[in-house]
Amino acid sequence: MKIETAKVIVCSPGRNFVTLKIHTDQGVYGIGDATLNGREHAVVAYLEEHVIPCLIGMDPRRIEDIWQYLYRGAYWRRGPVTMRAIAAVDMALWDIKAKMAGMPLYDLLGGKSRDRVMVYGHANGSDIDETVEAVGHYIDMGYKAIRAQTGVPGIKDAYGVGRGKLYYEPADAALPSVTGWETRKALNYVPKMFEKLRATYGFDHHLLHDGHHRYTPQEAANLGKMLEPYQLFWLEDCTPAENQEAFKLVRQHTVTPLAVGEIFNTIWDAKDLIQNQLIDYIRCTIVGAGGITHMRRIADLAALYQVRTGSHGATDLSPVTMGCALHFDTWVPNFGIQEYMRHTEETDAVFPHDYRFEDGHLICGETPGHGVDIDEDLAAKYPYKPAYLPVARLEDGTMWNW
Ligand code: KDG
Ligand code: MG
Repeated sequence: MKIETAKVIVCSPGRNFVTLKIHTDQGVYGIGDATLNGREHAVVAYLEEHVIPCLIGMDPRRIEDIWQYLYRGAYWRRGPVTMRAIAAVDMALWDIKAKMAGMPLYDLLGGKSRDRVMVYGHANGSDIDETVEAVGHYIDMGYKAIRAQTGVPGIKDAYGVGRGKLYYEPADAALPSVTGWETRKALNYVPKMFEKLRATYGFDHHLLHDGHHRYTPQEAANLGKMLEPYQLFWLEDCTPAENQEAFKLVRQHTVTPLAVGEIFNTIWDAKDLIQNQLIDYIRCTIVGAGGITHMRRIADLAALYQVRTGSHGATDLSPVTMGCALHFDTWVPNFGIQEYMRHTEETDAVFPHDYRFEDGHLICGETPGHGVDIDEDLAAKYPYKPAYLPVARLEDGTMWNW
């Protein structure tokens, strides 16, 4: 069996997506996601110029060997561009293998560990009252777990506050828009939101919060401590994690569960955090961390230390990643939760899929493969539109982490 052709499809049905389609000489094809928000064409070039020429003629059944070829064989390892390209190939090859086996992907991975996958949605508002109302809508829709973000008085466009309600997409301008940040103001405001949320809705639902890399370790420890009475499911990306040791200080001072990993690319980014039990949830996902083959290694390492998965699932990960993630979540023994930011109707139409939302959970389908396809004719009607994520500056103009 041979890989005959492979092509990259770029489309923008509401937002930009990069998709890889691999055809075999046996008529079976597979689909992979290679979307890197705001840097899409870097991955397109990497795939078209440096990966696809090597793939032609290879045996698509040798998923592990092809992964090692693309990772070790490049000599230059890791990084968001390389690992997304590898992830796209890996997803497409698992799709092909599962289709050939006539099995839904979760079966090929080892079978179901659960019937459905708990997801969390994003509730947000321009102030506490609006966010409290938005959380109520999510509860009404059946969600068991809800991430709550609020605008903060005096901060221009605080992270996580969308314009639309269900379809929040932060990459919104042809050049990066400039947003603001002031930690003091956020530290004064965010705990009050959780106080009101618990006073309004009680403690039956899981509540989550994303610090989006804004706090220093000391500030993050302070926030985690202030949030303890509200029993969060997790506090995410409370401080940048390039220095994995930074989490020691946070961990020493708070029992609020910690989650990190959406910008990690490999097991090496997470190794010390996991082995030192500095986090509770590892949030890498299939497209960001080298595909199913590598995510399996991360999850297995995490399982040794009672760290559970919490796969990133923002709108910039296409339905192809969501499909793969849901099969992975259905199999992985140490599953925690799955993020679910809904795609637009246009996106869902371009990527027909068989997963569905029910009672606060996503359920993956039974179609052989990962269950997500691409309608190429429809995709062609949505050409690429440059869109960057915003940047953030402090009040005095200092560049900060968005
Ligand atoms: O493209 C950036 C988004 O994926 C990110 O801002 C979303 O932090 C995020 C989350 O937790 O979904
Ligand atoms: Mg996040």
